[in-house]
Amino acid sequence: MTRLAICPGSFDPITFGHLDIIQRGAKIFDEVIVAVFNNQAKSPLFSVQERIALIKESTKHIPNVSVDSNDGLLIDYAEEKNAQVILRGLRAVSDFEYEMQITAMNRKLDSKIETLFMMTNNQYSFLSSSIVKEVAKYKADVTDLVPVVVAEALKEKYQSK
Ligand code: COD
Repeated sequence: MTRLAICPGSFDPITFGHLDIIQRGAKIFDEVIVAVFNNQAKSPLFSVQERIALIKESTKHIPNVSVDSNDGLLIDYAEEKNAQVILRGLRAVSDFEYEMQITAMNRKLDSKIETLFMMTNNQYSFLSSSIVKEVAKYKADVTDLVPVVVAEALKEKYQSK
């Protein structure tokens, strides 16, 4: 049986924190699908197509990782793909409550799929897409926070704004 994990998120845009979870997940699972979903609570800077392109470019060196998007329920998508696991990252206690809520709701909707959490790498524990966008907006250097292709895309976005 192929062990398949879905790594869902907004990825607006992908950071080294996300990439670290994806890379570590790819060592454990046969296949990892990075799936871009819309989070109702966030208004994205990048379109879904832009986010997909940035993730593809940033993960092209990992052979068992593919990238997709979906605008339905995560749990329906995971079932459709026959995934056994939803893989999420955890940074701080502040993530915990939110992740608990999502996991509990997903379990209520479908009890077969497990959610697994990976602790962030210490190096990236402070890192989020929001904080990257905040500093990039003021033209700060973000090349040690995100892949080069993302740093360039951020530069372009904020130049055109
Ligand atoms: N280190 C480690 N992990 C990190 C880091 C970091 N520095 N930064 C982010 N992460 C992890 C996050 O904890 C998360 O696990 C993942 O990376 C993605 O993060 P985000 O912020 O891009 O994604 P979210 O939290 O906005 O994703 C939420 C979903 C889009 C998955 C959620 O809204 C969803 O499932 N939407 C689909 C509709 C649905 O099914 N809703 C019902 C859920 S109750």
